[in-house]
Amino acid sequence: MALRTILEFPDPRLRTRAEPVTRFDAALGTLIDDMLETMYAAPGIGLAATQVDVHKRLIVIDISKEHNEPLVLVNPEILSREGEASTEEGCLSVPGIFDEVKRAATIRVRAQDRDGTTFERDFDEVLAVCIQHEMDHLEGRLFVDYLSDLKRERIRKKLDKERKERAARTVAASAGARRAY
Ligand code: GNR
Ligand code: NI
Repeated sequence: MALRTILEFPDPRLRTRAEPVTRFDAALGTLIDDMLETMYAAPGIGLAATQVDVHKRLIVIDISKEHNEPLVLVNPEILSREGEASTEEGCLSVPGIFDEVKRAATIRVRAQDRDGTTFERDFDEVLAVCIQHEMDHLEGRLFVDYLSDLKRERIRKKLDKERKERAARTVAASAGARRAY
């Protein structure tokens, strides 16, 4: 298994619409295992293939503390939605940013598992929110798209600044390492 790099906002690759999965082969199994490992390491409760720059309709989720309830949804579709709930969301592709998003409170989903077997299941609470958040990634949408333009622009600037500071520290640290030689 291997960790994959998670793309971060405003990377344009996060705007790609994912294509259906058609082959349930060993490569798909490897991708699923890598995505689960990447999600657990982050740590996060969900991950869409889009976030690791694979533009296939595949999401993984695990909201358990013990990391022992992995849910794999291939080619997920929402069959029906009920109610409305506002939840504070975060995203591994928008690190350190949290804000309220309104979504359907309960959803009925049809998806395939890692072997290609189709199933239908109802979800509510955190799982319903998480599935809607992940399915947005497959359409190239991010939770910050539901916020105001002003908020989204501020988030972009904050993340840009943090990335620049991190890069400057990395340069300084490697210069230090060379001096120490
Ligand atoms: O780890 C995650 N937590 C989270 C919290 C509230 C609503 C949605 C999420 S999903 C997120 C991981 C992620 O970015 N998945 O795409
Ligand atoms: Ni996300």
